[in-house]
Amino acid sequence: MSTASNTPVLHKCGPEASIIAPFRTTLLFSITDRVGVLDECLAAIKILNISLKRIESRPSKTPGWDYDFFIDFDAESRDQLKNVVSELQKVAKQVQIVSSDTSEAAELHVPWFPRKKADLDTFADKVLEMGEELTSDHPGAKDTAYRARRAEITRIAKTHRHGQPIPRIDYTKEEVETWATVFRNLVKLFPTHACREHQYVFPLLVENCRYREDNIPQLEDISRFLKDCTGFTLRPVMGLLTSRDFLNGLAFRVFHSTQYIRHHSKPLYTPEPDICHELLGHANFADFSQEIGLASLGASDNDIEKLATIYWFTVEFGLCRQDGEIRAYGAGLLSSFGELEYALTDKPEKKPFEPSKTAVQKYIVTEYQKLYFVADSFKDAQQKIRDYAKTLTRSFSVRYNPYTETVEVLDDK
Ligand code: HBI
Ligand code: NLE
Ligand code: FE
Repeated sequence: MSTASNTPVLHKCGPEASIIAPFRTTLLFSITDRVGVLDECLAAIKILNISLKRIESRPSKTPGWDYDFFIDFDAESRDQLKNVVSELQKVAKQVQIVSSDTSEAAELHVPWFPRKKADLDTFADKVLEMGEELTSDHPGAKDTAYRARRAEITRIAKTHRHGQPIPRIDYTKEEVETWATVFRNLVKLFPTHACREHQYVFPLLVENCRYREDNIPQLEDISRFLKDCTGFTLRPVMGLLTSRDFLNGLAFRVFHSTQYIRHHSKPLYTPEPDICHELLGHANFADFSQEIGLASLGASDNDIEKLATIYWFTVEFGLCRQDGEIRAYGAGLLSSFGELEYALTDKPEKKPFEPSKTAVQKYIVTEYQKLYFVADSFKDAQQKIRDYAKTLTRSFSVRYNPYTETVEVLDDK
């Protein structure tokens, strides 16, 4: 299996998409206090040649001098995970897999999820493989110069760590020309096609983040600006993340953003996210994207797929009513001057937005959508998504602490 480090990737998500091992795992083990017992537990792990990513302790809820330890590590295989559990069982009182993203463990346990912003660093080079469809019709696939340039830009994302400034890119003349074509055509359409909320935010970005036809704005500038007004930050990413990782990022108000630009031969539409899509489409960051994110933490594969589908038909391709007209609020529309124009004609089918129905709708990712969901208003879509997220149940609940930028997990059992 290869990572999509220097090749275009298809905007394809969900459990069918393959991801790269290892399996991040959190184990809980309890011990009764006596000299050297923790040493024995750690020795059991060391024998298996495993390096721990985190260890935390807390007094057990049981009476007496018991302690619980939480450890995080990357398991190379299911067998290795089983070995760790059985080795620990020899010394510890109780061993439990809290979460692991092996498919087997996922059925029995909560999948691994990030607890703090820095945990998102593990997503950096974990991108989906290039999709089959893209090889034949993606204009960039056969252009070696384009691919080399993308590899150069995605290296930034690979090495980026939480807290560092995002390196600036000196875009080439050709890249700026592609941006200019997209920018110019979209700005013409926004007054008649974009929703009110997008029209409100866009001038602010022009003013504060150097959005101009002849300048591709820098992720670092936008990230700082967003942090001040919405608490969101951007984080460079090599390509398409799994739905789970992408949505998990939103829980921390982190928006993963590509930094490369689409191929110059097709400015009208590209199936995958690029800098035009991230900056021109995803300008209106709503609180509800964090709520979708929080709902995605530790969610089952099934629920992740539903949340991703809702995200797709709202944040990416949503339409809403406004003053008796239909307008676009989805980023995938607001960044494609081809599809933006098409979506508001009567060619595609339109249905009212209803989360429980929308969540199970199939869709294609490589061409204009055949069906859009229309919300009564942007606000109405927000409220419906909130209510829907509450219907997904987990054995625990989560709360985001904005001061420490961590997620607190509350056991409901
Ligand atoms: N990954 N980098 C990146 N950018 C996205 O916009 C994105 C993603 N992965 C999944 C995704 N979007 C969504 O369409 C849903 O699957 C969540
Ligand atoms: N089709 C969009 C565009 O051309 O800007 C990108 C969509 C990414 C989901
Ligand atoms: Fe997007």
